[in-house]
Amino acid sequence: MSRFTIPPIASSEITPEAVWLSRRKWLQQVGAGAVALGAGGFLPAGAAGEATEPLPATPNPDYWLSNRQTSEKDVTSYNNFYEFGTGKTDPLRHAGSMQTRPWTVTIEGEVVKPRSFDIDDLLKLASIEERIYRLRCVEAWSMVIPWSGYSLSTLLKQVEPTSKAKYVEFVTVVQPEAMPGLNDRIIEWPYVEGLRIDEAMHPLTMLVFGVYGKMLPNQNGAPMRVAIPWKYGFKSGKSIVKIRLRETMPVTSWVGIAPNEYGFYANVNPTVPHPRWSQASERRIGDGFFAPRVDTLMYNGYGDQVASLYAGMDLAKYY
Ligand SMILES: Nc1nc2c(c(=O)[nH]1)N[C@H]1C(S)=C(S)[C@@H](COP(=O)(O)O)O[C@H]1N2
Ligand SMILES: [Mo]
Repeated sequence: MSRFTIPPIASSEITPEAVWLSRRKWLQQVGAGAVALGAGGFLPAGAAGEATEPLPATPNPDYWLSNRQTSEKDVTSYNNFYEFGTGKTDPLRHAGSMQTRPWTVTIEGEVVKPRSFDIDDLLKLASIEERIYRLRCVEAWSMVIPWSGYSLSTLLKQVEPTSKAKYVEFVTVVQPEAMPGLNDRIIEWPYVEGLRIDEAMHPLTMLVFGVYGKMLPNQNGAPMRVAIPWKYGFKSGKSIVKIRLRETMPVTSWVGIAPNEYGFYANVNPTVPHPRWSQASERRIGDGFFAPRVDTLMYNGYGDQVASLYAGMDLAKYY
């Protein structure tokens, strides 16, 4: 059972992830969202949009998309990072005070060689490549983003998962001083996400350090996040501090809040609607609020690469 009461809101498509919010807060967010969409990147006064250092990356032609990229401004000013608040511009507004150095990533659990890595060593572990990935949020908006990093499998191979490592859990950072959103107690912090081991080892699953040829801005998950482009955006945890290999499936944050609405797999699937809204189409951020919606693709367009991972599974049951 969900720990949160879900209010009977009809036009939930605008802020579906905010169902548990009080009605007042919900209305505030709808207002803010509408402004952001209309203006194509509404920057609040005093927004901390500091430019980050360059991060040289070699384009990888295996992960190239011909789609028009979402503007850097939209990618860095319209997103979700609930630790900083539930509004789409809250991450940009508040994430500037998050401390990203020193930063240690600990890998533990079902591995032969558990250890901690300094973030600057992780940056040197493999050559940094640029990959253009689609992002499809469960809220039915989408972006096309050039991330910089390398496959997560490169890191996992270093610690040698044991035969009992069936799942990978990502634990993200908690910095009470810097994160006003923690007071909301929407989520039992830290934000936790997870993958099955074969999903985590898939070459598409990317460890990300940069975007648009620069180090990640805080609001996009500095200093290190993952990007899993065939799954809804919430699967891609930001600002990761711990990677735990496990024998059992972790209870991930959104599954813990509303398991009837958010599944562990969360593969992009236009044929399986969210209980309260359709997933059949999406709005491309930057196209303007009145632009025609585009059809959502099975596995967000990555079916050739990943469909075999789910052969024989009932995708309506394992959503
Ligand atoms: N730690 C943390 N990671 C998170 C979230 C969050 O609230 N906290 N939101 C998720 C959601 S819902 C989305 S759509 C993406 C959006 O961020 P991006 O545009 O930088 O990918 O981050 C995901 N990762
Ligand atoms: Mo999302």
